[in-house]
Amino acid sequence: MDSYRPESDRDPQETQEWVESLEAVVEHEGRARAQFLLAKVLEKARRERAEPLLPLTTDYVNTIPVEEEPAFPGDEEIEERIRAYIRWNAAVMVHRANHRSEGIGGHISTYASSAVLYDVGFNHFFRGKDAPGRGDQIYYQGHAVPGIYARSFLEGRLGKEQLERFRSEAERGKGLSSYPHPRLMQEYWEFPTVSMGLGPIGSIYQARFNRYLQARGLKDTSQQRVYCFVGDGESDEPETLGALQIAMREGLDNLIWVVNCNLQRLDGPVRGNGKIIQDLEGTFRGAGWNVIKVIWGEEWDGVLARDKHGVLRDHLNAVVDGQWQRFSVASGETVRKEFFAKDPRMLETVAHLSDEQIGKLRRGGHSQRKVYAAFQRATQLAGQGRPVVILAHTVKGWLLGGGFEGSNVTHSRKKFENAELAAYRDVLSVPIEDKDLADPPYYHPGENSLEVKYLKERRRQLGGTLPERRVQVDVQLELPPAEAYQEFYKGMEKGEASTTMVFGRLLQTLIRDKKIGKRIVPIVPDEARTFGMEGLFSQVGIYAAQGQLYEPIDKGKLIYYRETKDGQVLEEGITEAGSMASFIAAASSYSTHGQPMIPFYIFYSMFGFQRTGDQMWAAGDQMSRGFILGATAGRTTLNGEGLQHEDGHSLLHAMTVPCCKAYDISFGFELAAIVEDGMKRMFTDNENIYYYITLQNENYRMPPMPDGAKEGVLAGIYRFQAAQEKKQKHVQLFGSGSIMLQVLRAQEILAERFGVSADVWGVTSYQQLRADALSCERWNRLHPDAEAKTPYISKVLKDVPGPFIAASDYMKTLQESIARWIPGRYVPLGTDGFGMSDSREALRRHFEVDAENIVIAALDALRQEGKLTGADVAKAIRDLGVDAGKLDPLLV
Ligand SMILES: Cc1ncc(C[n+]2csc(CCOP(=O)(O)OP(=O)(O)O)c2C)c(N)n1
Ligand SMILES: [Mg+2]
Repeated sequence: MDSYRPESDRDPQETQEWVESLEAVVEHEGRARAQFLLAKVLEKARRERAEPLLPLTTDYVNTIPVEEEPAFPGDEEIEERIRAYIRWNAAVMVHRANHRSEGIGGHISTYASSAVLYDVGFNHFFRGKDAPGRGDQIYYQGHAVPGIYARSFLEGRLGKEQLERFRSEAERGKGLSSYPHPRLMQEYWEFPTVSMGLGPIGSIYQARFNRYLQARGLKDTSQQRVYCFVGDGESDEPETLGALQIAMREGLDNLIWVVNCNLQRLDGPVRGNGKIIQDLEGTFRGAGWNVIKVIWGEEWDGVLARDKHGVLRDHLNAVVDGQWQRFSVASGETVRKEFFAKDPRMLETVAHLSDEQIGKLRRGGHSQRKVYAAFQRATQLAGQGRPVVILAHTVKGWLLGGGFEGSNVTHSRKKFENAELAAYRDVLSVPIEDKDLADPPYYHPGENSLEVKYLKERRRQLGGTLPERRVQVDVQLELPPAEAYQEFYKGMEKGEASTTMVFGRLLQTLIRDKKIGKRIVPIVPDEARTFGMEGLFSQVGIYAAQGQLYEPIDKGKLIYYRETKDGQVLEEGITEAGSMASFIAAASSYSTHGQPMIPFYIFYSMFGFQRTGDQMWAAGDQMSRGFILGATAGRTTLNGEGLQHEDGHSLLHAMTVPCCKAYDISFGFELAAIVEDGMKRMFTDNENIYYYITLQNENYRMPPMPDGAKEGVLAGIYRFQAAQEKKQKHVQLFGSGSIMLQVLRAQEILAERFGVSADVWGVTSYQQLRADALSCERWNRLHPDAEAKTPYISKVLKDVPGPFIAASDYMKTLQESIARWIPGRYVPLGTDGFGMSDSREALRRHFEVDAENIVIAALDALRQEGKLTGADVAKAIRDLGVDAGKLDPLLV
């Protein structure tokens, strides 16, 4: 801000008068009055177009002035001893694991920097699951978990045997997971956080979902807070900061973030040439958050009090993080010489301190008093309509000694040298003898020690021990009766519909259900109209924390944009990452709140797995239950939108998530069968699975379900339509999605023009068929002396003669995934290659998945079986009008 430099002051005396009047107000009437006056002056300045271009940042000092700090309510000494034991056990756990198993990994320095942040939270703020509403929801920084396990060890929740099984999980249920993974420790971790950025965005939408449950009268969440611990390096992930404004817009004063600003990430400083805390302060304040900076420990109080001219503050503001990192481990003498001596007035501020004392000027994040003050202020701000962030200045590897502390390699250090361990033991005063250090033991002060009693008493008063994931569901759902789905099983007598339209109808049916209707959570990122679902807006309303503060332009029409405080639809706007975070919050509500909710998240299929695949993976970890629907799916079915929109591969992505059941449906009855069964599996049988179903937008008549087809629809394959009469030349055709229509036309062409009969099979899920076959194969391998199990696909195709032609709007790899279990010649047809814009006919011809190409594939397969000649097929190609010299879609 050049114009604010001292040298551009034209009238220093006038300036001084203004400054002095402000000082006088602060002194005589207090800060609040000064803030009020300044706000008024600024308001006027805005009118006069004279507003200053001031930065959004404050000085590089604590936000809470010393006089406003509360007294620390705990027993400082006991808490420090508890922390020393936790620190020791956390570090020793990682060290021992790496001795046992070289390269197993783990992190020592992250928790070392954030121990106070967690301890103050655990001892004074975080409410356990017995607190009202099931207490607080806490997202722990993934790499800090050794400290969390070490706390549970002191509490007696985890034994030595378990600490010894850190990162040793193959024996299921006995080990401790590397990071917070609910799926691997189902009664312990609630939220997976280690993929940087996903915890932070998840916490925002979790806090919002809590409000949604409240507003809709489903649960009282008013006492609950969401805490999220974030790394400063992690803040560079777009997901971390990308949704801050949502927290402000929704008034999430139930949300508190704690950013552990140790100024380092894995390779080096987060902002060597800048100041991450100031960067974050500006960003959060700009987004409307309350920012509480905890920069300096109480040793600095006296120093800052002596900074009469603000010179020290100016210098604190100016020093960049790379330099702070160096100062964090430099001797007091060096800091005096290289920092304080820059200005004699600054030197004055530490004149009363010895070099040793200067060396012990701590960062604020290591002071339990300062951190307590920050948490207390943060929780007091609840009810004021804004989320809060605590930016805590810390040192990475704090107290771990020279090899770790502040060092650029600290993140990757997994073991101690013996001398380092001895020094650490001394710093922490843990009673361990020298002779034991070669194989360093854990330390537990005993069940009856003051420390353990204190620790447990704190947790008892705060509503129970944490972390905890409660698996107990408070409400058992009564799912809709079979009749609810009848119209879909019956099919349509006239007219046409797409699977997307059928879905819209099915969703309506479910929402109208008396029992579970209110538990349906439709989630959509600004595409409801694309999917024909805008009727929901007026029917059940769009959730809006503030209600509707305007008269919608379409009011009075049958369907209008109705926002309301108890709206049911989560209309997220254009954020697939936000929508996915909402999905996870709703889909895990059965455990996080004991309230099962049934989310249906519908999106443009190209922008699902491909764009937010890591969240889909995290959804699996968090044991989400719900339905995700990839609409406008199919590389050639969504035809006009071109290369970036046309999805021919999301089903392959879906295959990579072990708990995801992926289906590619052609007909309404398939959708109904899958949703009906899925609801039962997830909400009655409590299976930890979720569904991915592709929906397409091509209209055609929805047929009735063939008798007995339901089992096959769910398992992945069923015979949809047998040949009218079986000829000597016979083939099997598989169809999925709307390519099924091409398959049915191919069946006709083959019969009418080439004398070839064909059975048509609906393949709803290659993924399910493959998973089942793999599982049978594995069982048979390990039980060679028992009666072999037969995969579903083999049972269904037993005695079915080939050849088999399998066509879909997806890459051929999908069909190929079951090739080993097909009892005959097998030809996959699919849409490998980049999409483009054209008519469906042209695209299907291009990708060779139209009826004509399916016919050609069938005839060619018969040629290979010796039933036709090359000349026969070549003639057919010409007769069908297919250009044999056309481009190879894979190569363009
Ligand atoms: C998406 C993602 N990318 C990379 C990593 C690997 N990784 C783990 S920790 C880490 C550095 C973390 O730095 P910071 O967030 O500052 O945490 P600190 O340990 O300093 O508290 C990295 C890059 C990851 N876990 N997730
Ligand atoms: Mg960091």
